[in-house]
Amino acid sequence: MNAELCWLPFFGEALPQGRDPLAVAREEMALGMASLAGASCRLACVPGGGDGFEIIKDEQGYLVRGGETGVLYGTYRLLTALQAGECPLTAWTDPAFPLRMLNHWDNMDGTVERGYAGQSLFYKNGKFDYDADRIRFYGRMLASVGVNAVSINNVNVHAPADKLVTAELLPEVKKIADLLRPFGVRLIIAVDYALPVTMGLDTADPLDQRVQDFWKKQCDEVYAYVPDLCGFLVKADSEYRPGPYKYGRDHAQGANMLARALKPHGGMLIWRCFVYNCRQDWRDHTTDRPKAAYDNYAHLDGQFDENVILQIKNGPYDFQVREPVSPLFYAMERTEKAIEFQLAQEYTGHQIDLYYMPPIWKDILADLRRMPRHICAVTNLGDDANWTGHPLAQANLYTYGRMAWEGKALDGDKEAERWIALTFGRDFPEKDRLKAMLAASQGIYEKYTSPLGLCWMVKPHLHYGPDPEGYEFSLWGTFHRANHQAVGIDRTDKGTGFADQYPADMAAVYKNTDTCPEKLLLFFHRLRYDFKMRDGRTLLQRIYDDHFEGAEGAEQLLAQWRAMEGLMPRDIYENALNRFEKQALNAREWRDIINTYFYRFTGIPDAHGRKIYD
Ligand code: GCV
Repeated sequence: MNAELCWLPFFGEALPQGRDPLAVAREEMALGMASLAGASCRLACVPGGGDGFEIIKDEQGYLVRGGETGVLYGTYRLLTALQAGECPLTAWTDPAFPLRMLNHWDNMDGTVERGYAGQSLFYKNGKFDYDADRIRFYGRMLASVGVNAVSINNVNVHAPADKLVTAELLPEVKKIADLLRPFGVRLIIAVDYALPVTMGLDTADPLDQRVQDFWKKQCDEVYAYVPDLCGFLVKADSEYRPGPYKYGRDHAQGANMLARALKPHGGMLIWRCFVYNCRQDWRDHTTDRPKAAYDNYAHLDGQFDENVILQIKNGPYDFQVREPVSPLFYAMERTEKAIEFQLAQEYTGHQIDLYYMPPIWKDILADLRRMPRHICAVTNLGDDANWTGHPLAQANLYTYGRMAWEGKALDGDKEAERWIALTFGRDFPEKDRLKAMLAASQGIYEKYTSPLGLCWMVKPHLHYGPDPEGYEFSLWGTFHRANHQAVGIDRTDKGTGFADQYPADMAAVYKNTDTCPEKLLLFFHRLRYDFKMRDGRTLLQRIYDDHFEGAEGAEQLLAQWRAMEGLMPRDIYENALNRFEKQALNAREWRDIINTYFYRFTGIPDAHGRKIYD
């Protein structure tokens, strides 16, 4: 059911074998140009030009001038633009972010945490086990959109992956680094903060000299194998992972210790801020999980070494369908930050339901005001032949790379158009229909699952399908507190005070129900079901309407997809068809369970007489 698919079909079967980006660029140019009869092109490497490039045209044809990696990015830009029927010429362009990262949550047993596209690309049965050509192809895909750093193991570091930074596994890590280096992609390794203990010390205290020496020695070893390793990624003191808190140290002390071990090698220390109390009591109304990242980090601004990057999830909770931007982004002016997105559709439909992300990224980036200096996303990839399970989920990887290059929200329609042209052909007869499906998908999903910033009504642990009270009495700090009168959490200064973590002008907007964006109303406010929305509907009716409309939207996506029959390889069509059918069922389930949930509390029927089960 999983045919191969990607946005670079024009290269055919051949893969570049070059050892550096310039060599790969030459090969790719020859391969790509072969499918563009009549076009001719030259490459010129501009030493010191880094990732930047320009594409000009003279009497001899196109000329790509670029830095050491820029020449490769320029080559892909030229080829994809010509394939998509666009003008490829561009003045010198540099990427907005120096680090354009992807994080794999791959375990060495071959599973992928929150992976919905098969097994790991890198590992099986506790060992490295992969198809080198597929890794090369992956490098090509990444370089074609400018992604330049990839962490290759889960941030929840499970043995034996904790040994990736030791001589036991470094020879294998080196092989992956060698495969991806020619594509300008550097590796990141997620490390286990407790490794010193696993390796025989009695502590992992960052202020203990023996621990510092341990990591220095470990870094020397790592860089002997992989001299251009981008750095380490750490999830510490989060969801039972070890960290410096155990030793009474704060996260600046914890991060700086590792950063200093990496520093002589030019390595970065990427430290995740996903730190919160995961053993909360639902009876406690004062602890509010979205406040956690700010509370743990904001006061440490200015204390991190210059090679530390704080990696902050886009929202303060956990990749929910709709969250405000994490307030931590506005708080740490003197700290290097990366924004973390999740391409893996953990809460957004498991790559069964269609969910094209650029519209939500646009909202997030608009609220962010100023971009951090780095960007990251959890991948949606696995060893499925089509890479992403749902064939259309590949559009998220593609547009993420494009956004990471440009450093701003992109026009989702325009990107979808290019991705469709590259993937299904410039003359794909239903390109407008497909583009419209992608464009509508995020809104449809939000409506049938969790409109108005209502979070955590999803099935616990699985995170697919509805379970309105599944997380309500658990330890994770994931409550909406619906009762017979009202739903939502008051996060104003009269409630948990979360809104005051924002700059004053934003806080004022969020705290007032008249100005708070409706999409976030139930994130910031606890409202009665008879609360009047801006269009005059009651909150309850709006919840009903959204669920009816969302489920209807999912039915329409299915019907629209059926119009694609015969326009692409049969197995790709059927793979997606099967997913659209499941999505329609999922949407119906959400509609009926959530509507019934609120109907049972209120006894108020739908104003339009539609069926709500009792
Ligand atoms: C990698 C959520 C997910 C976990 C994930 C965690 C994280 O809690 O459900 O699977 O763990 O986020 O981002 O660290």
